[in-house]
Amino acid sequence: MPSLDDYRHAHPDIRADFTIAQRPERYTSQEHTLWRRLCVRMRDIHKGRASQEYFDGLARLPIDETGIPDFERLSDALYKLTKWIVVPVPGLVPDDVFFEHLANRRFPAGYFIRRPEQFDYIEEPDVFHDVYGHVPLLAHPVFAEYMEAYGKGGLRAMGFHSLDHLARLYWYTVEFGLIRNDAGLRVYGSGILSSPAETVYSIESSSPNRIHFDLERVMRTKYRIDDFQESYFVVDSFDELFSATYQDFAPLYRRLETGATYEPGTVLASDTVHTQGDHHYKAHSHQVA
Ligand code: HBI
Ligand code: FE
Repeated sequence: MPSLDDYRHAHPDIRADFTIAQRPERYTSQEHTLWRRLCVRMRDIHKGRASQEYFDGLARLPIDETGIPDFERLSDALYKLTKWIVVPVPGLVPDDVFFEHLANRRFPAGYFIRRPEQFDYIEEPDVFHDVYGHVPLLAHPVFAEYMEAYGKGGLRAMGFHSLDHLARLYWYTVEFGLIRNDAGLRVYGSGILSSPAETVYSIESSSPNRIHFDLERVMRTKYRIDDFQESYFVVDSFDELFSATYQDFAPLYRRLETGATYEPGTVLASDTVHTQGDHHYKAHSHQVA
């Protein structure tokens, strides 16, 4: 995790909370064009795959193909909806700094955009992933609550040395979550939404497991950072996600100190597995453990 000093040479004006000035006038026309190309490509791929909650947020915010958004203007619009703002950061920030921002309804977003040769994939969170992928959901009142609770939970988890478990929750919901409602199976996870290939794969491929969300199950499941996910966890609504997680995690963290840790591709007899093409559940019978 980078320190303030690591960022200081490139960003002498970096503040103690790791925010910087966005200075949107400095984006080049090539950078705005790259943003536009990314948006145009995702717009078509998101049709029928991204969740309605995501589309609703996108429609209500100044995030569009005209270019990289000005965070102040974006924050004004978002604040009116859910009292969140977007603050520019130079890249990954330390966990405690990240949690402190979320707990106070500030979303730290990378201000920079990927290089053209990183069009399909970039490891660090850039402005396209953070703003096009994450910010629309912050316009949803329940998801907005969830993110604030996650920030507060993160600060607490650090005291319990349970960050790995909490990070799995973030990974399998905020970054790679699926939601299933009347329209069918849809994506809400920003890691998927900012990846054209994984957007298609997560909804259409017969390869990954799609397991109904269960908090302890998720916290026991490792994840892959170098490839598409082998398992996705599905909620029926953000209300379900919020009510399943809005609790004191201390007893859960104690339980997690012992017992199984699952590999990313594991399916358990106790899992509720979502099958493709219909809205029904099917209980898988093969136990892998
Ligand atoms: N910093 N800018 C940024 N974006 C993230 O998503 C992020 C971070 N720092 C820490 C972090 N994520 C995760 O390690 C925590 O959610 C666990
Ligand atoms: Fe992200």
